[in-house]
Amino acid sequence: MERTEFINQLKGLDTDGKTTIDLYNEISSLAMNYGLSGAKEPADRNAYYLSMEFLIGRSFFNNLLELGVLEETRNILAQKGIDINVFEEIEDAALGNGGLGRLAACFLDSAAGLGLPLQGYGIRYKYGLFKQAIVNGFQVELPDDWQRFGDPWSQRKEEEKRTVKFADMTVTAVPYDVPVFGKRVNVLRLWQAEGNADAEKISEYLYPADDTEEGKLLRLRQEYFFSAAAVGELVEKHVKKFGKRFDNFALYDAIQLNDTHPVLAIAELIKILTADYKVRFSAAIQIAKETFSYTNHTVMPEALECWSADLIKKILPDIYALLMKLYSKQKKELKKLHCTRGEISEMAIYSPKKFSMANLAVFIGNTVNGVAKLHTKILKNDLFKTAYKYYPEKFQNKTNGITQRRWLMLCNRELSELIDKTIGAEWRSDISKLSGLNSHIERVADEFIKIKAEKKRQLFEYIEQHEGIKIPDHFIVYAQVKRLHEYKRQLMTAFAILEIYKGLKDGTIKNFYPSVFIFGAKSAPSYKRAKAIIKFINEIAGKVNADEEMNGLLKVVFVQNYNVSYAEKIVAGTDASLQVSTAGLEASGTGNMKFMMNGAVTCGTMDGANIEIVELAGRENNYIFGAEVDEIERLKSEGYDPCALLKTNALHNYAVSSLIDGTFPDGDTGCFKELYDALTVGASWHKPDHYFVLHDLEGFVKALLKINADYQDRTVFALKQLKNTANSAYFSSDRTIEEYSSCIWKLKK
Ligand code: 26Q
Repeated sequence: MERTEFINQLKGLDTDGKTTIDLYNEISSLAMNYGLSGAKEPADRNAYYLSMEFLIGRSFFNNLLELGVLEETRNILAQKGIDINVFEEIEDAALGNGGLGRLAACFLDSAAGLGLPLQGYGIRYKYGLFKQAIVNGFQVELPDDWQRFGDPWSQRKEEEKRTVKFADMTVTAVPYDVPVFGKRVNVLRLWQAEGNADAEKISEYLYPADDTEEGKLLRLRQEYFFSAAAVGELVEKHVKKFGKRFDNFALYDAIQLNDTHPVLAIAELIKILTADYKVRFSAAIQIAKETFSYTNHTVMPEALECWSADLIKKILPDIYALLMKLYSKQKKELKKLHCTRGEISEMAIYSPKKFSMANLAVFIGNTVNGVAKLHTKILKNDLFKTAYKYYPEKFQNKTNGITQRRWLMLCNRELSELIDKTIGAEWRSDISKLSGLNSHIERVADEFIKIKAEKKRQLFEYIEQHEGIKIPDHFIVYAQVKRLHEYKRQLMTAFAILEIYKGLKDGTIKNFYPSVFIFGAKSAPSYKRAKAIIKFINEIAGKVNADEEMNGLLKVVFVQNYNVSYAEKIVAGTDASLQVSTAGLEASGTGNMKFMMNGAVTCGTMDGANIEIVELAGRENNYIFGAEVDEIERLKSEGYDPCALLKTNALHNYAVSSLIDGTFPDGDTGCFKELYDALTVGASWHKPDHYFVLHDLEGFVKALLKINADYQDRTVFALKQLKNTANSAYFSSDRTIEEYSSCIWKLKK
């Protein structure tokens, strides 16, 4: 279909009396037809991205942008008296929790944009990540019925459905194909579970609670369900094309495992090859080794998946038998490499009663990669130290990235146009050109300041509508938006705000430029301490915002239901991005990159990709504080006493005591006392202040105040912000995907 045909259809669209949702579905279908008409022949060699999560967000604006018809659609609709922004009523497809899921979506966007054949496989959850409301300061979870707006961006492929067998049930896996538009049209294939009510449960919810036996079983079923459907289909396609020979399987198919969640795909492939096609066991292992690669996204011990051997034996007896056989093979291989018994048990895929998904991924994976330089170093020296000793050639780094199409062109049209005007529009198709901005920074600072002010105004307007809090236009914006986790240390930011608040009240902080702290975060429904932190931040916000002395000086906002669409507004309107995780614990972070690209300075620790951000944009243009990894290691081994700090630092004591001295009500839940105890006496097998909040707090407050002081020369501060935008090309997921493609997948354009 020609572009003009799409435009004509759009012009001819009868909009009278139609609801926004009707129009959304009709326009999306037109665009879908137009986009699909540009699809090429399937590639010979493909890479497949297996992921439990794809946090896509809103597709409407992004797809029109990718198809090159966004501006024209905006104009045609305007002529019909429709503001294209009405489609913001359509909510996000939130089939992911956070970083890992959003990364998967950015990767698909970049691969299509570059013309690389990367296809996605995942689950079509009926309900995505819960919607969050804040009621009386507490997080309340509501179901996310995203399909109620219709789902015009996917196509059900009835004729390609398959069955997935468990010992106790057989499930139909029906594919829904979501096209990904770009230079190529790639496909994200999401499987929906069908059959009886039990079968349907498998694709009902994204991550059901995993802290109950029932939740665990369901999660295991989800993981196997989509992995088996994907692998089964790939083998079947291969047989159709090449007959029953598999020595060339890995020549055509590369499978990337997005963390350990799809790792059972390895066992499934070996199972199909040996059982259905009589491939020798050792040959099948070899094929798997050439086919699979594994990306690790977290070093947090509680997130490293192990499956109970009994559970696997119960619902997947063939997989159990296969894994046990694979374990014998692994032991033989490791003995040949002269590993000690201790080393063998460290790397073993099986240890009494459970299977380690990470060890299986490392044993079979052709490559194992971390997602930022520091993270990969930690994988090599720590988490997978022994494997690195015996298989050093497997280990690679692939620093994460974000798609500049959604995270700059779409969310910040104004800044994108300034870049066009300054260096030409070439950067839109070749992001490396963005660095050209470096030589024009002084010249464009004034215009940049105006744009940042406009993006803030838009953000504040949205916040007023959604949270009922009015923020004056000139305020500095500090933002911390990400999943709520103790290691990300939102609690440290809460304490820092309390200390600043006190300093403003008692006059020890002078010449403070008016500022707002914006938080956005969802907590896992069962993560009590994270939920207590949300309540605490909301209590602080209530107090500060109600204090008349603070009027015009300080505001605190916790936005409800932080999601991709909210993020698009926040990253564009922020001055300082807070990235304050305990060093060594944030694998990479990707929000940090979005803020950087939109011209925010990073106020953060030397952790994850922050390190690479300041390497590229200059430490002098960012605000780094806190203990680095070796310091944290030293504190751990030599001892760290947060209570001593509380005794000597009156400000810290003031902030922390507010948890228990009655300053803030916790709705009689005792949850603030529990936070206090975790900091001062320790809780859940952790030492006091396990995440070194109090250790880094003083440096953090200083950094925040330094930003505040520097901002008062708006031009000088704008230069720092622009340096960040100008040097952000490296964090485009186009670069990341090029690296995956050339070092791991070996794809052809
Ligand atoms: C594990 C076991 C049982 C149930 C669930 C899980 C589970 C679920 C989700 C474990 C991990 C996750 C998600 C991890 C994640 O999002 N990691 C983030 O990945 C980003 C992309 O690489 C990084 O930028 C972040 O630093 C990292 O935290």
